[in-house]
Amino acid sequence: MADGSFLEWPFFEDRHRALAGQLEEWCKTHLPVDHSDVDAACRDLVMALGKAGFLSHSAIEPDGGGPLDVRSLALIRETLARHDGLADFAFAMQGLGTGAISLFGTDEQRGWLRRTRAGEAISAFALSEPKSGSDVANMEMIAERDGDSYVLSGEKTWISNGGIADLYCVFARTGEAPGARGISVFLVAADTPGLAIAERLEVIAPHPLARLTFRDCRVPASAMIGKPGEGFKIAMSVLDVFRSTVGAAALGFARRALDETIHRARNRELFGAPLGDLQMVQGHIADMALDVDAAALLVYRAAWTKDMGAPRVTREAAMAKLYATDRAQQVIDKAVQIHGGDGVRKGSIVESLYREIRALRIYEGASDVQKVVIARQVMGG
Ligand code: COS
Repeated sequence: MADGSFLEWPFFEDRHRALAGQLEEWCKTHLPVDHSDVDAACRDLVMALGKAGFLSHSAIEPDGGGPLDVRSLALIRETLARHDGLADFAFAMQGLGTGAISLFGTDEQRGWLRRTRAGEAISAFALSEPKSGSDVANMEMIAERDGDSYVLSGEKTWISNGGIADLYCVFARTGEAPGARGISVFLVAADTPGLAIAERLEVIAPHPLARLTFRDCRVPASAMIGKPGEGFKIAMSVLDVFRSTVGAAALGFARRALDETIHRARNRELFGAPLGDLQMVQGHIADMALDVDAAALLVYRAAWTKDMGAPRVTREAAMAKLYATDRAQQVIDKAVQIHGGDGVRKGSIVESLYREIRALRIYEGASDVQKVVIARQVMGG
């Protein structure tokens, strides 16, 4: 990487710098992987990241121990994204899928974390539905109490790791109240009868993704994470932690685009001189570097604030995600432009970054939703 000076910022401790160094070395020998079979690639990546110990940062220690360290999560996502978007995806979804257990799980539920942290089980976060993506409180999926069980019926879609996950963290309406106050969350093992993969979904930067159906899917009452009716707040708390890490992944893509562009500007001759001698190109590179640093400041401000014990980082996380993903899109677009034909050639690094970045402005709360969240926080505060 051209510029690692951000690691000296006061947001970080020596353990973070050591982690970044170890992961960088690991990435050099393990990434990128072949993306032709994304299911197999993700399974292998989860296993490899677990074996190397990096997944131990994705969830809390099941037997007790500190809270999630958001700076570590962000540094890992940024570093993996710089080398391979699928590796970032594999790491990130282990954290998001088990986030509710890390934050609110019982001792028994935390047992799953031994396996997800070791890379022996894959997890997924099942929140979105065909009619409620941004409007979570409008979800239709139902979980009805029946004796010592809940029976889940409904549909979830755009579920990352859908099809390869071993456990799903599923949000459903339990009816304590209308809207946001009547939702609960359940841990559902993938082999639970009644849970089916209805459709696999293909996207421009392929990764395992599916629509799921639940028909009379019975889980024990002990599968509920947190209390009845707390599901919406649990989902928001999980997103408060993980949204800034989406910004971190975007930052990793943007840094890679900047590195590729600097290399191009130094080595490509145009009009008898290196491309980088053109002031127009220098202007683009300056804009890209500024966007990268500003995004990094917002991402690590959010992560640091959470790690320092702030009960809520809703505003900081939303700002980090919104800014870092939107600016990374611009940085990568400039990289494509400066690479000319090579920028759109299938299989080139900047072409893959161009596809990888787009979904980050949509998932875990679209840019427009982040603006709503920021405005409410600023006005309400
Ligand atoms: N942490 C804890 N509690 C939160 C919270 C947070 N970050 N955000 C909201 N809440 C609480 C509110 O305080 C409110 O509590 P009370 O009922 O006690 O007053 C409750 O949750 C409802 O909040 P709100 O009224 O803001 O809910 P809305 O239905 O207006 O939803 C948005 C707000 C749009 C922000 C929310 O639905 C959202 O984040 N949508 C995007 C979802 C998303 O990221 N989807 C992607 C899925 S994962 S790939």
